[in-house]
Parts: sequence; structure tokens; C-alpha cells
Amino acid sequence: MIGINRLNDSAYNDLVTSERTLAWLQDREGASVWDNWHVGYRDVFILDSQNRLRAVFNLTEHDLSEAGNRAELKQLFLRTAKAVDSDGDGLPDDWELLYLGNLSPKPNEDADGDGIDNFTEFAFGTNPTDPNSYTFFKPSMVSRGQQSFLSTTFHRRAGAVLDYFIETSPDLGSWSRGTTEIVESLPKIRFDGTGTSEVTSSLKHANDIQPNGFLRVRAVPR
Ligand SMILES: [Ca+2]
Ligand SMILES: [Ca+2]
Ligand SMILES: [Ca+2]
Repeated sequence: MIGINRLNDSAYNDLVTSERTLAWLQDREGASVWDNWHVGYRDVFILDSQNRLRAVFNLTEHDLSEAGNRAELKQLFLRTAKAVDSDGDGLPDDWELLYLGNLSPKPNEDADGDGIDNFTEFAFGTNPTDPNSYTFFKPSMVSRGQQSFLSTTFHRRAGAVLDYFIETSPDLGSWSRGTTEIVESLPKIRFDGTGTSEVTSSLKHANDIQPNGFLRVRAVPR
């Protein structure tokens, strides 16, 4: 979600952003976002994942101190954000159309031949048509107190389409899920158009699989 302040109203930026985390931009002459988008005062524009306008909700006409108005706005967001997968292959229509142009590619195919199948490119927010764009995992040791803990940083799809599980192994042979406790950082939204957040998962107990242990991430459709 992003807020764009009206031209000549910059005096209010501090008031709006004070003591909150908010993606907030000031419109300016060269950009003229309000004019180009035909925005009215206190309009909420709701766009889908391909930036198509789905609804306009005005906060003067719909006072959010009334529960009914809050519920209506929430429903507009949920309806727009809902992933539609008409061919039921696990890849949402929007994603298939955006990157692959039609709904026929399959999740286990590798459109760009980079060794990463289409489902994995979707799950971890990479481009299935760019062989230089593939899954990003950054292993590291995270310090808590006097100890350090094996961890991995990766990009996961925001929203509720997939579940992500961290699995551990002492030897890269047998893998288990849930026997080792994992601490997950708060997701950081990336605002790069991929619909993913960055998250770091680390072992809760330093000696769970160390010194010779491994982590992996499994993405599973809900
Ligand atoms: Ca599909
Ligand atoms: Ca690929
Ligand atoms: Ca790729």
C-alpha cells in the first residue's frame, strides 16, 4: 500500500507519517500523479497484481470510523488480492499471463532453461523467462547472545498462496521438518513488483544440527 500526497500539501507530510511506518510519497509537478490518475481528495485506488484499477473507495464518503465501511474496504482488498488459478496447475493466472503470456506452461517445466522449474520461480519470486534470475538463498550465521545460529535468508511470496517449511538435515541424506525449532524474522516487503518479502530463518538452538548441519526451504501450495 502506498500513499501519494497532493501537490502543494507537503506541509502535512510530517503529520501523516509521524510515528507510523507508511510508504508515503509527495506528488510533484513533473510527475503529476494525481492529475494523470484522475485521483480525487481521499480516494483509495485498488489495483490488482498487474496494476489494473479494480475499485475506487473514497474515505470522505466512507468514514472508516464506521465498522461497515471498514468491512467494505477490507472486502475490496481481499477480492482484488485473491489468486485465481483457472487451469488448477498451482500457478495463478496473473503470474502466468504476466511472465509467460498464456496459461499453458506447466509448473514442472523450465521456460528459460536455468534449471529452476516454473513453480520454484513463482514460489521464490524470480523471473521464469530470465535465465539470470533464479532462486536466491543467503546462508549465514545469526548471533543471539553469545551464540551463533545457522540461518538462511530468502524471498518468499507474500500472501497466503503457499506455505514455506524449513527442513533440516545432519548429512544432506535424511531431511526432517518440525523436529528442530526455527526462529523466523519479520518479513520485509521488497516493493520490487515480484510480490515477495525477504525473511531470515534461523535455528532456535545452536546445537540442533550443528556443527555439520544443513537447512533447506520447501514451498508447498496451500
Ligand atoms: Ca494456472
Ligand atoms: Ca526456469
Ligand atoms: Ca529464471
